[in-house]
Amino acid sequence: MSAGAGVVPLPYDAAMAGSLLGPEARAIALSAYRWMTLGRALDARMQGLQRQGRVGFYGAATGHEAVNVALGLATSPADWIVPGLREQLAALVRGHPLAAYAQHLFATDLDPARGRQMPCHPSARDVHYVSMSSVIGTQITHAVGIAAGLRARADPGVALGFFGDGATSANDFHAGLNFAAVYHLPVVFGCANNQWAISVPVERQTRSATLAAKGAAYGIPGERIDGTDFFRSYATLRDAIARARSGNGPTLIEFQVYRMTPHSSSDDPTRYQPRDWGARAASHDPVLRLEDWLRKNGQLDPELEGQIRIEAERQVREAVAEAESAPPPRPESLTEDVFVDSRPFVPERGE
Ligand SMILES: Cc1ncc(C[n+]2csc(CCOP(=O)(O)OP(=O)(O)O)c2C)c(N)n1
Ligand SMILES: [Mg+2]
Repeated sequence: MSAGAGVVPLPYDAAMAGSLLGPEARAIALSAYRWMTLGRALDARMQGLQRQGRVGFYGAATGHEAVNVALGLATSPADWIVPGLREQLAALVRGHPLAAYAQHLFATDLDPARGRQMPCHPSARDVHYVSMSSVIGTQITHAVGIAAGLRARADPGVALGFFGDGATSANDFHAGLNFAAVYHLPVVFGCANNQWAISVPVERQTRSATLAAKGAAYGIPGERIDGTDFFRSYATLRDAIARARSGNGPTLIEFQVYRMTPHSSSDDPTRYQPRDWGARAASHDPVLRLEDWLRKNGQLDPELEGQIRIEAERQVREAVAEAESAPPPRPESLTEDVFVDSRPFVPERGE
């Protein structure tokens, strides 16, 4: 990638970054950069393949990488993620194999969901990443329900419900936040405000000054932060998760990000976004902002940066090649994992 020219620099010196990230700051920052580079490479490749008709659908998270990697790195294995539309990278950071995600994108027999979901809607039970629902707002009430279950079982996990700015207009937002506050549940609400709900700008979702301010109505602390700043995203999530885990109730975090791609492969934003949107978004590119910071702080040189990018592209290429050569789901898999005991159904259908 280019050397970060034109991006808004991250506002930290090394000591401040260290105080935000803790003693492992250097390792966390470099690891985050590797994951963010992988996410960027995956988005670029999959959007190209969708255009070639090789995958049916894709929704990129370009511009959301700092939040997603922070979510993956700040959570513990016991925690549960109930994603909105764009948190898939967090599942990979938590250990879901890229190969399995690619099988899902191509809806093969090795897809953990056996091709039953739209591409880009993974579920990753192995890492507590709940199947993505593109029904806007459901993530909020589902996360609250999971948090209530965790509490009832005295499980140390925290539920993290993620959603977009558009979801703050959905009924589930109000019901979910209220219930979570009243029952003081171990849940963190993450609103990835990318300033658009398809073609509707965030100014038309609300008259509130910020989306985070809405937490006050339910008695939940709300904070708006720069979600293109990995350091701030990580530290804010880590602290909110710790608060929930120690019994101090829910938090609402609004991550301000820029949607750097169309809403999905079915969208044409030139019909509704202002002409300067792309340039404004590019100046807040989270990958380039972290890259710029790592270079200035002596953690990245062009050689290492090139190695990281080539490695990310190689991983994506290999996962895609494997998935493209895998067979489609077997017809008999249709009733597998659906009924506790599918035997009585299968022979009847086959007759
Ligand atoms: C309940 C419901 N209403 C409408 C839709 C159609 N829809 C799909 S995505 C979307 C906008 C979502 O915007 P936002 O919550 O900001 O998330 P983003 O796509 O920006 O990440 C809408 C309205 C839906 N999926 N579910
Ligand atoms: Mg949005």
